[in-house]
Order: sequence, then structure tokens, then C-alpha cells
Amino acid sequence: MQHRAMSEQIPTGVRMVQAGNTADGNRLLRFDLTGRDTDAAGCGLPWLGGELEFETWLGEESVTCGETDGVVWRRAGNLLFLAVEQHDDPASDPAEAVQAAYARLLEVARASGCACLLRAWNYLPAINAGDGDAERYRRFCLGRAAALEAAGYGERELCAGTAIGSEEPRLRIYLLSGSSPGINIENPRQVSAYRYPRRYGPRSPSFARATAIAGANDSRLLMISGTASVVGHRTVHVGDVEAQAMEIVRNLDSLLVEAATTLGRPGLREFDEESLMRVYVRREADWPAIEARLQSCWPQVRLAGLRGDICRSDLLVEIEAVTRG
Ligand code: 3EB
Repeated sequence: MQHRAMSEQIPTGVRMVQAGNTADGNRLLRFDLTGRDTDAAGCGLPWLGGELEFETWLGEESVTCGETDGVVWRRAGNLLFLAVEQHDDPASDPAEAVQAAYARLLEVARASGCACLLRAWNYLPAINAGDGDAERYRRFCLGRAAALEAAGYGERELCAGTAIGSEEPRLRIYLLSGSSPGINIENPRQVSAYRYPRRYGPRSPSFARATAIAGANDSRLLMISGTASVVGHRTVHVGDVEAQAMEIVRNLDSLLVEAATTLGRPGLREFDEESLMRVYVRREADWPAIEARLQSCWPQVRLAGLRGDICRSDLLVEIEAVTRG
């Protein structure tokens, strides 16, 4: 897999990511964050509020769809959206099931000519169950890393990601891939997750802090990973949810500056009325305070609040975003 020089055009394109449940022949991906529509992709998490109930991702070309080896897919031109949704026992070790699911996803992506990873979302139950290296999140990371390694993906071929704990006995993995690579951005305030030290688990988490692809009208679509109150590789503000939220704001600001500079796109420097965010909170009661804080930082941004477990047990909130510039 080749990584494209940054000065080159990236042909893989998403025309638009919009809030709302709109119908369009180019609809590549639809997330129903409220969980009401079981035909759509979803997080399997209780929706707590905010203006964002649906995300609709539109491709540049018309969509074809199908199912291969238990992987449901939709294709628009150079882009492929893949989904695996299957039963998962919260009391089990998820490593093998995750490895097998990722192996199937990567094989369908490869066989379709869309082997380049662009964005991944992972939802699984009881993510913090188990002690030390037996924690289900760490076992998830092991299975994911093993499948990626077996398929030949190195740290430069990872993509933006999210991994959140649900309460339904179900593993959901959604993947956006393309025929050409995106551009990965790391956060200067954070150690790259794929280089976290051994203390966080036997295999480091396989994700980039953000991935940029082409958007409409020569813009760039920046897909930002789940971002938590992590500075360097350490959790900061243990036990203080509002301080964690404000640290995330600083992490996101730093990532935007890095992306704007790396990509030469000053329009990416700040979130705007097109930016969408999913806000995962461990304790439902924390949502109103978090929502108020985020609204005062970014009055134009549309948020979805979701009740989910964050992958380190000392993290209380995590935010992912998509923005264009
Ligand atoms: C962190 O910064 C928080 O394993 O795919 C965020 C986003 C986190 C994605 C993943 C984990 C993942 O380490 C955790």
C-alpha cells in the first residue's frame, strides 16, 4: 500500500456529511444515532439529546449495495462503506471474534479494490470488563491489530477510529474505505495511539487521530477520531468530567490547527455550522453540563449526546467530529 504525497490530489471523495435523514441516490452511509431505525447504521447506545439525530454521508457517485461473507456493503465510486453486526457475549473474550470480523471486512475491501482504510467505528459491550490485559477493550485491540497485521497494514495505513462500549450484546464494526488513501493527521498534544506504551495493553490501539479525504468543491473532509482527556499518553483530570471535557476541547483545537497547517487548508482551523460531533458520556447525568460547555465553545456545531463506556475506565467523556474546510 502506497502513501500518497501530501501535495497530490486525493481523488477519493465524500460530497457532503449532513445532519438529517435525507434521501439521495448518492447516500453512502446513514447513521441513526437515536437507534430508532434499525435499517441504518447505529451505535447501539442510548441517545441523550442534542440537535444531531442522523448523519447522512453522500458519495460523489450513485450507490450500489450488497452483502459478501456476512459483510454488508455500499459502494459509491471510489468509496466503500462496510458493516459487520453480530451477536457478542459480554462475558466472552472478544479477541478472536474481532480478529475474524476484521479479517472479513479487510478481505471484502481488498477484493473490491477499496483496501485503503479511511474511518472505522467500533461498538461492543462491556468494554471495561476484565482486569489488566484481560480487559475486553485490550482484547479487542489485540484482535484488531492481529487482523490488520495479517492483511499487511502498517501504522501508516491506519485510519481515524472510535471504540465505545455499549450495553447491547452486539459487536458493530463500521468501516469506510477507498481505492486511494486519505491523509492521516496526528495530534501534537498526544502520543500516537499506535505507539502507546505497553502499560495500556499488549497491542496498541490501531487508529490515527484523524483522516482527511476529498470533499465537495475541492474541499477537505476531516474525520476526527474519538478524542478523550489524554495528554501525551496519560489520562488527565481523573474523576472530573467537566475538566476532561475542556481538555478534549484543547485536544480538538490542537488537532484542527495541525490539520489546517499540514493540509494547507486554513478553513479547517475552526469548527463551523457544517461540523458534526458525537459526544460519548459514561454517566448519563453528566450530559447537560457537557452539552452546555460544548455549546458555549462551539455555538454552531451540531452535537449528539450518547451514553457509552469509554475504553479506559478513568475516562468519562469522548468526542468525535467531522468537519470540512
Ligand atoms: C484514546 O485517545 C482514547 O481503539 O479505536 C479513541 C478512539 C480511543 C479510538 C480505538 C480508542 C480508539 O486512546 C481511546
